Order: sequence, then structure tokens, then C-alpha cells
Amino acid sequence: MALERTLSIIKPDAVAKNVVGEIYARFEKAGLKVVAAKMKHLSRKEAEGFYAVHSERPFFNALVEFMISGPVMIQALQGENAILKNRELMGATNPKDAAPGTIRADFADSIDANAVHGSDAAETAAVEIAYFFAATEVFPR
Ligand code: RTP
Ligand code: MG
Repeated sequence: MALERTLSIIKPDAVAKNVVGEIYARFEKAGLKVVAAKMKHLSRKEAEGFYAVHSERPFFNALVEFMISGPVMIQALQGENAILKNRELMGATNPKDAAPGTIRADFADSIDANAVHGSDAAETAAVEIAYFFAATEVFPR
């Protein structure tokens, strides 16, 4: 197994619902360690840049509007198979399809307001962590 890092975002809906701590507890119980964290209200430019891969998709504008609708909690998580493990904890993109006990099943309201983001591969994880954190902000350095 590989020790990995992944980028996680607790989206505006979940921050507004006051479940940041409950979601952190799920990461920690699954063996994922928070190695960097910041709360931030993303600018439109930051949200568009972060989701640039989706810029041609029909849902892009709704996604950006939602991501800038309130503050988000951004963290890098480290652990064995952290990328897949976090995706399993999150559940399916649409909460209607998310397995019981997953973060999206328990806290998400819709495919737009779906509580969390998680990197989907090693390459994207590295790019996404660097998008929000300087190397000196990820611990241990
Ligand atoms: P995320 O990137 O946020 O972790 O979510 P994901 O990998 O599960 O889903 P992705 O395909 O990367 O899509 C990014 C976000 O766009 C919204 N979306 N809406 N209306 C739609 O068909 C649709 N499809 C995707 C979701 O909010 C998704 O989290
Ligand atoms: Mg994605």
C-alpha cells in the first residue's frame, strides 16, 4: 500500500450545516490525517481555476456559483491509499446514489450541494494540493 496525500474540500453547504467536525472525525477514524488546512471564501477566479477541467461541461456555471456561495474548509489528508479511501468515505457524486453511511449520503442535499470534494487520482491530488497550499503549509514539511 502507498502512503498518499489527497485534497479535500468541505463545500459551502456542509460548512453552513456546521458538520466540519463530524466530517473531520470520519477522516480521522478511517486513518486519514489532516496535514494542511484552511478556511476560505473562494473568489470566482479561484473556483473557475480549480474546476477548469469541467469548464466545457453544462454544469460548470452552477458548480462555480455554488462553490463561491459561502466559505469552504480545505484540507490535505495523508494516509495509506488516501485518494481512494477519501472517495469511499465521500460516496457517489449524486447523494441519491451514495451508499448509506457515506458523507454525501448523510450530509449532501443534491448533486450540486454535495458536501465534499476529493481528488480522483495521484496526479490531480498533487496539482490540487499545490493549488491551495504552499509546500511550507503542509506538515510534516
Ligand atoms: P468533486 O470533484 O467535487 O469531488 O466531485 P466528483 O469527482 O464526485 O464529481 P465530478 O464529476 O468531478 O464533478 C464535479 C462536481 O460538479 C458537480 N456536478 N454536477 N449536474 C451534473 O450532472 C453534475 N455533475 C457533476 C458536482 O457537484 C460534482 O461534485
Ligand atoms: Mg471530481
